[in-house]
Amino acid sequence: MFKNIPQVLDAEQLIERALSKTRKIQMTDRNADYRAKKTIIARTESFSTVVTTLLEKYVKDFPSIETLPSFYQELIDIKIDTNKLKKSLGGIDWARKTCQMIYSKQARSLRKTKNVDFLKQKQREIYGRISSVVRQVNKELVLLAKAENIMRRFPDIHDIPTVVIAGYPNVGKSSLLRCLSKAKPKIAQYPFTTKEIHVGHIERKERYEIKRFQLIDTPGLLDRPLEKKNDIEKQAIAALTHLADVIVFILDPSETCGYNLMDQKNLLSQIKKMFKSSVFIIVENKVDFKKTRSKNLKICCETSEGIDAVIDEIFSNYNSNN
Ligand SMILES: Nc1nc2c(ncn2[C@@H]2O[C@H](COP(=O)(O)OP(=O)(O)OP(=O)(O)O)[C@@H](O)[C@H]2O)c(=O)[nH]1
Ligand SMILES: [Mg+2]
Repeated sequence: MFKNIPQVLDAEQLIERALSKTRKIQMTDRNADYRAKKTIIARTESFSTVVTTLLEKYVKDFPSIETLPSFYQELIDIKIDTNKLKKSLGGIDWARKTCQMIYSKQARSLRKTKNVDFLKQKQREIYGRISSVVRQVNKELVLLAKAENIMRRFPDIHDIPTVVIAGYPNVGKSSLLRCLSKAKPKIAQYPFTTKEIHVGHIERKERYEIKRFQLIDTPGLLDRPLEKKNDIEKQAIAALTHLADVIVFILDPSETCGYNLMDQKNLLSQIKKMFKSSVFIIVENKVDFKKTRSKNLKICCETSEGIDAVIDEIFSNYNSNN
C-alpha cells in the first residue's frame, strides 16, 4: 500500500543531487562567450528545476492522509504525529514555491546580460538563495523521510473479515497467529515481544465458497486506562477499533506470562465494554501448564491442541461479518 511513496532526501543531499546534475551540462557554441553564457543559464535552470521538481514530488506523491483507511490514519498519528506531518508537507510546499519564485524573478536578467562575470555572480546568488530555502526546511524533509520509512513497513491490511488477537503481553498471541496461519511473527518468553501489528490469513473452502479471514496479531495490552497506554499498546487498540469483526482474546491462567489472571480478566471486561459490536472468542492458552474448569476454549499453542475448535469458532462467525 505504501511501497510507492517517494524516497525523500535531506537538504544537503537534495542540493548535492541538483548540483551534480548541473555539472554534467555543457552547451556548445563556436563563440566562447556564448558557450559560457549558455552553459551558465542552462545549469542555473537545471539547478532550480531539479530542486523544485523533487520538492513537488515529495508533496504530491505523499498519500493524502484524509483519504486513507481510518486504521492507517490512526497508525500515522501514533507513530509519526499527523499534525507534525501535515506541517512538514506544508513547509516543503512553501519551499518549492519560494524556490520557483527566486528562479523566475532572476531568469530574465540572466538572459539579458552578455557579461559572463555578472552571469557567474547571478548564478552563485541563485544557487545560494535556493539552497538556503531548502536548508530552512531540512527538519521537515528529515521528518518526511522518517515518516516514509515507518509507513513503508506498515502492515498490508485489506477490507475483508478480520480477526484481531488480543490480550496481555506474553500470553501467546503471536504463537496463536503462527498456529492459525503461515505468518511468522517473533515469539519470545518476555513481554512486549510484538511491537507492531502482524498480519496473517486463514481460509477454508465450504461447499463452493472460499471463506477468508485476515488475522491480526497485536502487541500486548495492560489493564490500565486508555490515556496511560503507551504507543505500542495504542496500536493494539487501533486494530481493535478499526479492524476487528471478531476478537480472539487470550487468557493465560498459568500466569507464566508474568501477569495474574485477575488483571487479565479485568482487561477483558474493559475491552468488552469498549468493543460492544465485535464478536468475542475467549481462549485460555498454555493448557499444558494449567487447565481451568471455565467454559472458555482451551488451547496449547505448543502442541496445537484445541486449535481446530478455535478455527471452527472463527468460521462460525463468517457470514455475520460479510
Ligand atoms: N508452555 C507453553 N508455552 C507457550 C504456549 N503458547 C505460547 N507459549 C510461550 O509463551 C511465550 C510468549 O509467547 P508469544 O506468542 O510471544 O506471546 P505474545 O502474547 O505474542 O507476547 P507479546 O508479543 O510479548 O505480547 C513464549 O515463550 C512461547 O513459547 C503454550 O501453549 N504452552
Ligand atoms: Mg507477540
